[in-house]
Amino acid sequence: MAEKLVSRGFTGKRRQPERAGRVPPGQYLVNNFPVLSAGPTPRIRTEQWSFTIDGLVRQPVTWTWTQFLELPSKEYAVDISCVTKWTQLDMKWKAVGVDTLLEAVELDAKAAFITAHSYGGYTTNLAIPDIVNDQAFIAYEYDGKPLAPEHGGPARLVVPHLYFWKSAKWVHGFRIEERERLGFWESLGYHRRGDPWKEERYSGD
Ligand SMILES: Nc1nc2c(c(=O)[nH]1)N[C@H]1C(S)=C(S)[C@@H](COP(=O)(O)O)O[C@H]1N2
Ligand SMILES: [Mo]
Repeated sequence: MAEKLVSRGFTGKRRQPERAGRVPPGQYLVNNFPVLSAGPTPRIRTEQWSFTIDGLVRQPVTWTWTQFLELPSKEYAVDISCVTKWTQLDMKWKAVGVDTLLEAVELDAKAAFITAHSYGGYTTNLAIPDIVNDQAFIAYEYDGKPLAPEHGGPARLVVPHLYFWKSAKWVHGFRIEERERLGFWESLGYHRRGDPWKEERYSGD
């Protein structure tokens, strides 16, 4: 009995540091994966899927699904925060790093922002420094299974250090730009950058 109490105490204490410092202000932890979409779920067959980087590049590049799967991939375990206030820790993805994709194009010296655009018309803006150095990836598996259509399958962008609206589902390409052009939620009043640690929820925060 005494032993049990001791070990229970230990487990309780061990759990705290694991979570400490991982839940941004104003967020609560969840263990499920909610679905949040602004419109209907586009159903993209992988034979029809493609991903293109164009805009301020020397030469636009397009990958078919088969070509995309041939790119080097990585497993990521990341904490995700949605502006609707849920945070989930250690979400596991298999993905191609955005760095790998950008290596295939030659960026113009003026390149500073991207618009990530999706099948279905969703867009979101990101500054290039926020998507390089292994901070962003295009995921096609979640938790060991192909990414479900409602979560953005066949493939979605994931930018774990920013609120989850930046993680464009059904991503179809990046347009490289000189100036920031606000995306779907950003032009409706959400923050242009969306850092959960700074609670950048709405423009003006
Ligand atoms: N294409 C597209 N991507 C999107 C959205 C969307 O409506 N369409 N919603 C965003 C928002 S607001 C959130 S919180 C997450 C939700 O992803 P989930 O449905 O997999 O939880 O996707 C983001 N990416
Ligand atoms: Mo969201």
